[in-house]
Amino acid sequence: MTSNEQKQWLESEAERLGFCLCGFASIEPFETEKKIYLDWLNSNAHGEMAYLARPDALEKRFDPRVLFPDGKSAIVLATPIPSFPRHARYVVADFARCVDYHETIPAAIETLIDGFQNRFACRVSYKICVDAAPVLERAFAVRAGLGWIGRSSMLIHPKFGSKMILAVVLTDLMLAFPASALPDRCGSCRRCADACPTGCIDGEKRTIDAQRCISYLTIERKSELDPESARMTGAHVFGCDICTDVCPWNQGRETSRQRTVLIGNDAAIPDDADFGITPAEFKQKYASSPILRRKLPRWLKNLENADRNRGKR
Ligand code: B12
Ligand code: SF4
Ligand code: SF4
Repeated sequence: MTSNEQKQWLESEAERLGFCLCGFASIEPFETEKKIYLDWLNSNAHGEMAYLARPDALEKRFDPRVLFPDGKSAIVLATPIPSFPRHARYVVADFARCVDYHETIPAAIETLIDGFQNRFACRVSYKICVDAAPVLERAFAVRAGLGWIGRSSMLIHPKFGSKMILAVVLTDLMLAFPASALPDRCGSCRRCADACPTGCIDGEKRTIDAQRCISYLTIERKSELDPESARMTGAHVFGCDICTDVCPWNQGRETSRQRTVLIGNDAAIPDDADFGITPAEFKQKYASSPILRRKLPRWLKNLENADRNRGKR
């Protein structure tokens, strides 16, 4: 058994399960990325997302071996986010119109690892990281050769664009690397920075001021919105796909026919009925949706704000 055989098996099985990309990366410390990240934190771009600045988590983020001492290499995966027709009244980002990917993606990865253990008659020690762990997922994806960091700060692949969810699996497997980094193909394009309603994209540094990003304002921010931020969110009530939608690398993708791990969730559509909903009914309606994390009082504020921006309140 060679690591090449193992890699090929993982690539084809990952594709079968709905991952469009599968690559492999070393888990050496991230030195250049550490500097970018610390500059970003020092400018307070993370706002109220205090978990991104926790000192113990920072050490793990920059050196994955601290997070997972058994680790020898990482499997880096990406799965497409389907596109949906826009709702008339409230805009919900497409990832949130699916069953919460924190449920579906780890389940698919468990299937991948189980299959691997059976196929190669071995035990794998591993840690699945999808958002929640202190891991630089985009930096891992660059290292695995899955794309480049666009001006929007999104990881972009020339064939699959940026409309994807990433996942990193730290493992004790010795998988061959390094992969060669993909070249930057943003060129002279600035569509994302021009289209962003809040002007929060720093196209030079390739980071964003999260405090002003609509995704942060509608999902992460806990405190009351100031009038300017409230106005900037427009009709958005959960997340924002604008910089994704305008990117030329996302055009012409037939996302409805693309295989994906994500599952559309038709039940979680915001409407007037939400205003009379009890906490128990809210839990039921948004049971497997990421919207549930917003909690009912803040969710209603998001809806009220969107109505106000339409001149309906
Ligand atoms: C916090 C967070 C947010 C914050 C801040 C986003 C941001 N851009 O920093 C908010 C709430 C605003 C947000 C919004 C969104 N998010 Co978010 N978010 C995260 C999270 C949890 C951490 C990101 C982070 O550390 N930011 C700090 C900055 C400094 O780090 P970074 O963006 O990773 O940048 C690094 C790389 O650019 C790297 N780098 C590596 N190589 C190179 C090379 C060069 C030349 C350069 C310049 C940099 C570079 O250096 C940087 C520092 O390490 C990640 C999951 C994770 N654990 O990584 C998801 C993640 C980045 N989010 C994701 C998504 C899908 C979104 C949204 C599209 C959701 C939506 N529809 O509303 C928006 C997009 C907004 C945007 N333009 O980025 C995906 C991105 C997938 C992709 N293709 O890139 C991730 C990876 C989640 C996932 N599991 O897939 N998010
Ligand atoms: S998600 Fe929306 S608000 Fe955030 S950077 Fe992209 S376009 Fe701007
Ligand atoms: S819209 Fe243009 S500048 Fe922005 S990430 Fe896409 S290619 Fe790069």
